[in-house]
Amino acid sequence: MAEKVESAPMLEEKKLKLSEPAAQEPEGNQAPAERSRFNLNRFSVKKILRESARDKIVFIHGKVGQDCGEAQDAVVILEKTPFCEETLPQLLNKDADLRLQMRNDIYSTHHLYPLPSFNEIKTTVVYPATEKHLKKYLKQEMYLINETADDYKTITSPYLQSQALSVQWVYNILEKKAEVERIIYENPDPQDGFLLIPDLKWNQKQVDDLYLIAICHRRGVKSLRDLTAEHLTMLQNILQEGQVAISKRYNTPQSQLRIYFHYQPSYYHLHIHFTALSYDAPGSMVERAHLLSSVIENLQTDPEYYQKRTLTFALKADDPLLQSFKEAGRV
Ligand code: GTA
Repeated sequence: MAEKVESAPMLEEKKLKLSEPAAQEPEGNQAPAERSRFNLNRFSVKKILRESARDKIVFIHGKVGQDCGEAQDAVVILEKTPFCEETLPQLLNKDADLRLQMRNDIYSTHHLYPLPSFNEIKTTVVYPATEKHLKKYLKQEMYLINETADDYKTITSPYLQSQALSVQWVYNILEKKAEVERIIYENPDPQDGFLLIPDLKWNQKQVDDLYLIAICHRRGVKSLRDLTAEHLTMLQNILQEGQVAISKRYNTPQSQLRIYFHYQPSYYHLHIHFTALSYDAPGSMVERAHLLSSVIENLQTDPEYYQKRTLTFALKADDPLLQSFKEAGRV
């Protein structure tokens, strides 16, 4: 039986952490704010790749000037963060800078200028960004693919071997070279163990948009397609131990969690998404998300379920994998 390491502090302590403003604790963890090494002085906006007024998010392609040599590409993602119940009294206190915009009868609109610490813009930087990253974030028309088992062998698998995004960031986490202090839970068994960590997309300030990922220790399992009954123990560990760890740490019960794979994922080292059920997470739509509980049941029914089934997913217009499907006459 594997030794289980749990690095989560007590829930009450974590509740406090979740309520603290950004300036004091940018990572929702113990470390003091580290100044960014990404130099905005050298950054210039080149193009808006995608934006959403509803989600209050913008994906920007920029160039970063170099002392010598050509400027390098970067992607900067700016996202307004959800409100946090605990900090609302500080936003709406008597000293708040509230300015009238218009008034009509009992209706009025205002501009509220909060302190910078309550006005965080979550900023994600991919630098240097590759052409693949620029394409990943660019808004494009989508095409639905029905990938048969044979398509996977003859089209998708050869494409992945040559084109997939680097998973170096995953190995850094597994080898404790990055994000070590963010680990929520670990089952260190090399075959059936995994590591649970907050997703890049979550600032850990509020549980409304809770987002963690479980990354399996075992190497060489690329995606849902590779799963067989041989992986059932690992998947059950991830489901059960992941739920318990999240419940202890964030007080979020299993009935409030959406636990799923992406197919296709962007990164081909097996990982599972844990998001708050109330959060409309990117990638949780039916043509991409596969519930872990259903995957376990499918594998119990048929150990080779995912080697046989047709799997449906959407690809962007300029995705080279779509091109491969077109060349094979499958779209
Ligand atoms: N902890 O270094 C990392 C890291 N990286 C590089 C990726 N992830 C990381 N987590 C940690 N540290 O949920 C996370 C990603 C993602 C998961 C990989 O690993 O945030 P996937 O292989 O299925 O890939 O999952 P996926 O879902 O396509 O990737 P991603 O990046 O989430 O993109 C999907 C869509 O989400 C995008 O098209 C975009 O609409 C949206 N999105 C992407 N990034 C952000 C962001 N920073 N903020 C808000 N929305 C975003």
